[in-house]
Amino acid sequence: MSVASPNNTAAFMADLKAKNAAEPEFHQAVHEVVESLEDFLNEHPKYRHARILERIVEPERVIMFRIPWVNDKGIMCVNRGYRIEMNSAIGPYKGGLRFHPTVTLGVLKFLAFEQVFKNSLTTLPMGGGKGGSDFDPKGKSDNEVMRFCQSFMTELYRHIGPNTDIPAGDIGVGGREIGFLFGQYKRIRNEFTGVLTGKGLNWGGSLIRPEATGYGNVYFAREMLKTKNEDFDGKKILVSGSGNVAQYTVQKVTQLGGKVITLSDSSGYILDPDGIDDKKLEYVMHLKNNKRGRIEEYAKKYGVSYFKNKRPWSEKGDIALPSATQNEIDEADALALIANGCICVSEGANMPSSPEAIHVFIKNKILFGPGKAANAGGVAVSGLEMTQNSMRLSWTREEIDERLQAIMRQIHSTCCSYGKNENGFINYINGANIGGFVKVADAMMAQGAV
Ligand code: NDP
Ligand code: 2IT
Repeated sequence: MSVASPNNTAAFMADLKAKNAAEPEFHQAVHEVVESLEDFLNEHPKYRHARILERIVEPERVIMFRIPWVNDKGIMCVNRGYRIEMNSAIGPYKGGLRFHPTVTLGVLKFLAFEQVFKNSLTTLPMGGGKGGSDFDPKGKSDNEVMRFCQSFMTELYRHIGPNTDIPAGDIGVGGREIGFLFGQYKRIRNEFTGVLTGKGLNWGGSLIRPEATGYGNVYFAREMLKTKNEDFDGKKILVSGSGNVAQYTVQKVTQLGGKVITLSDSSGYILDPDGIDDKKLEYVMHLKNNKRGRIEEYAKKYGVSYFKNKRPWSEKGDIALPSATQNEIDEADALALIANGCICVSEGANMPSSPEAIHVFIKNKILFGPGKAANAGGVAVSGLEMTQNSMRLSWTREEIDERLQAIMRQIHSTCCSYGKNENGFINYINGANIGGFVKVADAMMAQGAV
């Protein structure tokens, strides 16, 4: 038999690693899910009999393509593009595009795999996908980014569509890139449809989509804190990253009375003990979204400390909201957070905590919200953007924010119902993995050999 014995996690993982060599992030993401599901699948053998695990780790389709483009000096450049269409059991493939030099097939497969569970948790009818390129937007002119995006879409357009596969943003893909991608799709197909989310407000975008991931993570953390009769008021918060997710995390935390004291980028972090207030956040947004500068400039402007090539996790904070990238919290970072009295870690980024770090959090029984639950607000509002596009109308800010809050409360309660241990401790990882799995697995069973 080519597949491992279905009720043995070690054998299953050995088989997966052999079949998907050199994809460590994908192995990591699958291992976490398989571990969470072990007891649940033993209690519900129908999923093992139907070989749902073996099927769910296999993408329905992987598209890999060449992206030729010409830079401002007239030199021909070439990058690699991908779209992983992971699972369409409960809706069309849905998930972001990442443009970053660290993008590989394995990174995108981990992201697509997590997206399947995340999208299921949102309560909306969306399957899972992810895509992107090893293109590095840093230091490129607007024209170079535009030519790259046009070339990327010139291949991708044939694989996507508003009822098939709906990409959005992720690292390195924001409003500017979605604009260029949408423009090219519209030219080639000669149709104006909701084929991408994260669009501009006056051409089919949704209010609150830029804010949704950061706000959603703070709403999710607020639900976790409530279970301990805690809230954000007066708390010190450590945030990493300084892009889309980090920026709106800062905004919402501040509105709820918390004080964010750190931000970072891939070069280092800043520590502002007085807190990053609305005025300073406005500066960060201009610095990152328009000037496309480095966070070090914040330290110079406000006379605060900057730590080159370091991450913020050794600072003293009550709550940590990692919002940069995968595996940015290792075991030593997790131990430092615990030693400094951190009571809650909620993941704005995808898989920012290493397995060893997660072990430390669970062992110390702090509130730990895994990305596929905590950062689902972004794709949830993407789902609401799709709904508005289909109805050809737009909802108000208040209406969307209300729906976002309701979805994050629902995800929290799904995690509690599937993740509560006998001693009352809520293991949000198990809750998110099992809660996300059931809906997709049941749909796959109903649809036969898919
Ligand atoms: P942005 O591109 O807007 O910002 C990314 C931030 O993370 C930047 O500050 C960047 O620094 C930093 N960063 C990126 N790569 C690394 C790295 N290898 N090491 C250290 N820092 C790094 O992306 P987003 O804010 O959209 O995404 C942040 C995280 O949130 C990602 O994990 C993404 O998958 C996740 N996410 C995003 C959603 C969305 O809707 N945008 C939804 C759900 C999750 P630098 O400028 O130096 O590169
Ligand atoms: O990781 C994610 O959930 C995203 N980057 C957002 C995906 C989306 O389709 O809005």
